[in-house]
Amino acid sequence: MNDNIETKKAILCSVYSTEEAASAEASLAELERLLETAGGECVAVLTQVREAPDRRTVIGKGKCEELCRLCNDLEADIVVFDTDMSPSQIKALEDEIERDVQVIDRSMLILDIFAAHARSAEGTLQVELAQLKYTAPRLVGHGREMSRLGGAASGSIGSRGPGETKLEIDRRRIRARITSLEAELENVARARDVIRKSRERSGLKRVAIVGYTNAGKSTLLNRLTEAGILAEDKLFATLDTTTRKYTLPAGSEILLTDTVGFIRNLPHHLIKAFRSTLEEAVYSDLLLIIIDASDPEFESQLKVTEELLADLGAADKPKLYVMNKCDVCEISDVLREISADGENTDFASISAVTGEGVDTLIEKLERMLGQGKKRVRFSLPMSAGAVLNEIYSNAENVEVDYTPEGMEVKATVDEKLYGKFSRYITEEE
Ligand SMILES: Nc1nc2c(ncn2[C@@H]2O[C@H](COP(=O)(O)OP(=O)(O)OP(=O)(O)O)[C@@H](O)[C@H]2O)c(=O)[nH]1
Ligand SMILES: [Mg+2]
Repeated sequence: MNDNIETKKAILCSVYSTEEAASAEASLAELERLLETAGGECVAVLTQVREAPDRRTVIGKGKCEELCRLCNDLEADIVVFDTDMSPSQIKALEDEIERDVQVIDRSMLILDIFAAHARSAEGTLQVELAQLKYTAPRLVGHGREMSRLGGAASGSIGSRGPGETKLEIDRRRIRARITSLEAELENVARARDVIRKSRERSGLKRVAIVGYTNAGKSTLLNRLTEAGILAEDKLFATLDTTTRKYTLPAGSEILLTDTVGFIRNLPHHLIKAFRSTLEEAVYSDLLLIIIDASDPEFESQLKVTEELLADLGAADKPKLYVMNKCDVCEISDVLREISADGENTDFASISAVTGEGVDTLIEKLERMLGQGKKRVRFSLPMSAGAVLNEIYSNAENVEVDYTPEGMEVKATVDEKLYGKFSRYITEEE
């Protein structure tokens, strides 16, 4: 879907206060990755330290002139600001710059990527809704009309609009479309609810794979379940949730769900639009928090992840922190400290690509879900020879004592056997 995006030359702009300097730098580096993911090329970066962004043009007058010059000299097609902008700020800047460039903000760029990557009906509806609410007001009514809302397949950065909406769209139509999209999404949400309830009834434990974008969530689910999800070195490769059954070593089945990645400054309207998808984490019994240990920014990325989980109401779930990509980096001690924080947390380091550490991860997962093997004592009557036979063939380390009353059997059993003969269990370790 991304194939026919022409490469646009982009200038990235960031305005920040002195205190924000460190995080602004990381955010700007990420903006560049977002741009690449969207198919653009960064030809220059312009930064300005200001205590507050200029109300009219975000950057100050001098910087505006510099930007204008850069646009001309470098023949830029697009300017991307690393902050949210109002429609009038976008218009003012486009007016200031002589060259015919397009000015967009971080949210619009993210939405653009979402538009290119959305695949499911729900994802497409959610993106279209968010674009109509956010991008459209920033495009309409300032000369260029809605020609930029061109449909996902046809466009280049900033122009991929909701598919069915064409040139002639006006505000009234946008409002009507928003209303109908909201109704459609409600239906989809209801259908999702039905599926969720049926999953609940199945009694299977649910584990959500969550984390920062590009951490390796899909790669891990693919490794475990051959789910065949697209995993690539791009931000927001996954926009839809995928759930697969997985059988733990002790025999019990669980449901594993791959989710949309998180990112810093995830636009609020996007969180709202994607809430039902993001909420998958809320309905799980345990969170596998995947961290890209090879990324120098992993600590701040983890912070963003934890904050978003808290926003979604999933902060109190049991958490298993997974330091991924251990094939290409050293695992820092920072994570061990974090995971030592809570009662219901643990830590594993893996490589989703090579498979290193994955067995240990699964053992921990099994233990945290309380579905591991258990050492128990059965008190069996003499007549229960068939039960003893079954224990012999399915359990480990079986020890039998014959007593006048019957048989005392110690064995390490999986959940299935445990459930099947629980009426004979008199002791558990
Ligand atoms: N070296 C190395 N690369 C990995 C590992 N796990 C994932 N990757 C790479 O990291 C990139 C992102 O992986 P994905 O599985 O798409 O990440 P994700 O978390 O699903 O990302 P989004 O869906 O975009 O949020 C891909 O290029 C993977 O090949 C790993 O253990 N080691
Ligand atoms: Mg993914």
